[in-house]
Formats: sequence, C-alpha cells, structure tokens
Amino acid sequence: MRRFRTAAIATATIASAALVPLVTTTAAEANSAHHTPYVAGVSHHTKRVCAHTHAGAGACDATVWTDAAGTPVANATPAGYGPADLQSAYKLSSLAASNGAGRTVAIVDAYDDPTAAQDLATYRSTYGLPTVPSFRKVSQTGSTTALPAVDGGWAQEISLDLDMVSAACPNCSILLVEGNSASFADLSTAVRYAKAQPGVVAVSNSYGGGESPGETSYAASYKPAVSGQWITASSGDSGYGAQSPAVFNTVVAVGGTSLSRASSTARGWSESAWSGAGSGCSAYIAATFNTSSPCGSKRAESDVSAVADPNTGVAVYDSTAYQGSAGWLVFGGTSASAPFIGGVHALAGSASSSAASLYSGASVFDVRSGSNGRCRKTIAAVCTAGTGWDGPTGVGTPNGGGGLTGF
Ligand SMILES: [Ca+2]
Repeated sequence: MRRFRTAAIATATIASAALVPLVTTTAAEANSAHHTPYVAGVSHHTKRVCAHTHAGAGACDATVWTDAAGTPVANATPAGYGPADLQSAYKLSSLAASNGAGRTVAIVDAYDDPTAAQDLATYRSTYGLPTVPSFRKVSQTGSTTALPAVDGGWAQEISLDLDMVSAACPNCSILLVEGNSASFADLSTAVRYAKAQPGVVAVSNSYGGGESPGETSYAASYKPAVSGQWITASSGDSGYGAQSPAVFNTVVAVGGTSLSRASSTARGWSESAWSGAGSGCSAYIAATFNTSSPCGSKRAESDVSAVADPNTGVAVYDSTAYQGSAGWLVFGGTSASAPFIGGVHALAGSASSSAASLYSGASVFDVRSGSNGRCRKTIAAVCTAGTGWDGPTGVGTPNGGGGLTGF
C-alpha cells in the first residue's frame, strides 16, 4: 500500500494560525487577492479527510490543514486562495466574467453533504460571485429525496469540489451526484447518471484507488457521453503511482502543483510540481491521447494540472462538521485541481475540444520543476517535471489568456 506522502512531509513546527491572519474582510476585499497567505518552504500539518477503505472502493483526494493534534483548522473568515487568486494565476478573470452560462459541471462524490447548497451559497456570496444559476443535488440514480447517508469527510470533499467549480466558472450550473458509498460500483453508477444529463460538459471525480485488474470493468462508465464532454479525475495525493479512475484513457487525469505569488515575473505567479500529485504508467490501460509519453503503449498519468499542494491550498467553506470542525478551511489535494479543471473546460472549451486536444497546442503554463518521487531513469519524465509533458503536471496548467485550444 502506498502511504500518503504529504502527511509525512507536513512536519512544520510553525502553527498555521500564526501564518494566516484572521482578517475581517468585505466580500469585495476577499475577492481582491490582496494578501499572500503563504510563506515559501513552510509545510503545514495536514491530513486526508477520507480514509482508504478496501479494494474496489475509492477514497477522496482532499487534504485539510490541521493543528498539531490533527484537528482540522476552521476559521471564521477565509484563508487560502480564493476565486480571484485562482483566476489571476490561470488568467481566467475575463472569461470567468463572460462565459459559462448554460453549461453544467457535474460533481460525483460518495455519501450526502446535507449542507451542500447553503455552504456553496456562503462561499459564493463571501467572494462576491454571482448566485449559482442552478444547483441540483441528486442520488446516483437521480433521486432528489432518497439521498445516501451523511459522511463528514466526504461532505468536506463535496464543498471543496463545489467551491472549485465556482472559482473557475462562476456562471456555470452545478449538478452534484452522490454515490451511495465510495465503492466503484456506486461511484461509476453516479458517473453514468451525471454524464447523461443535458448540458453537462464536464464530470469531475475527486477520488481514486490503486490499480487492479478489475478496474477495467468500470472503464466504460468513465467514457464521455457526448462530444466535447470531459470526465476529469484526480491523479492521486500519494506521489508517484497511478490510480483509477484517473488512469482510464477516456478520462482527463488532473495532477497537482504548488502555486505561489511571484511578483517579479510577468505572470505574477510561479508553479512547481506538487510532491503529492499522482502519476504513472498504467499497468492495464492502453495509451490513447498521449502516445508519445515515456509509457509507450500504456496510458500515462497525468494530462493537465492546477494547484493541489495543501501548503499553497485553497479556501473552502463547509458547515457539516468533520471531527468537530466546520467553517472556513484550507484544502489541497488533487481533489482541488480536478473540479477546477472541469470548471475551466466548461468556461473555455468548445463542443469539439476533446481531451486529446490538450496535446495539440493547448494554452498552458508549462511546469518545469519539482518531482513526486522516484521512477526508473527510462521514464524519468513520469515522476519529474520538466519542459513539456511530465507525469505530475501533464502538459501544464491553464493559461486562459491566450488561445483556448484544448480546454
Ligand atoms: Ca512540464
């Protein structure tokens, strides 16, 4: 079993509270991206909010800041990157103001988040985002009343997903489909429901599990239902090593970066591969849209990326308590990047922009530094960021200011 790498490196002795001033802000101020909450090189205490359970089930790829005792740190006001920060970093501000209407991003998770709608509204109003055009929450078969059991960890995952879609595409509608459990049987059922709904241009999956021969039985569920639809999935939070469903060759596997302000650069931001991002060559799945990767005939993970390092994490609002904590939390994990990329596709993509188009001139920031572990020298790019495609970050991160081929 792979262990969660970030937990091992998150050994900083500086309390997170000392680094995140609890400033009182108006909505406009909160959205103005005027403060930098992060200190380079400082690691925070973090933990996964979903436990790995058993073979045949996925775990969510969300990681929350905690105190030294492991209790999630909840604040009364936001800490971490908000929508304006993320739109600035990925040059999406003008598109986010004008695009996305009439498009729906679907989120697939396990279990019920009873406060999903009101928490989403709190996040959006706090940051001055418009009210979501449409938000629907349904079971894996589309019921609005027969919802699954509540799970506090997955509820935080759901809030993270809803907030990241909102940050990328404020004018998009959101469909939340809740699997009965974290089994791949239930989650894939939820995906089949989600992808068949009218207007759904992206289906985001912020969970995964290690590869096994049995994974292929679920692959067809993760194939887009209509042209231009993307199925995104987290690459994993355990460093080098592939996982399902990201590794399926019809899925956009979303890796992760560390994202920091860099005022001396033209972009204003710098990025490196996050050490926890998953990547790898599949043991079972054939390559499709990245046949030039070092994995040769096998599927290479990942395809694209966005911020996922919890040490440069994002602000999330969740009022369904998990281990006693509710409020504004700071999250990382490729559970942040997968829904964000789904939102970017909904914001900028066209009906013909397939996942394969990521490899034909997509407008991206190439990530060229950082690593997520050790891999064989012959496939070094699969675990080490460099010029062009690499495993931890794929082709790079969105650069929405230019041509939008690929998104
Ligand atoms: Ca690169």
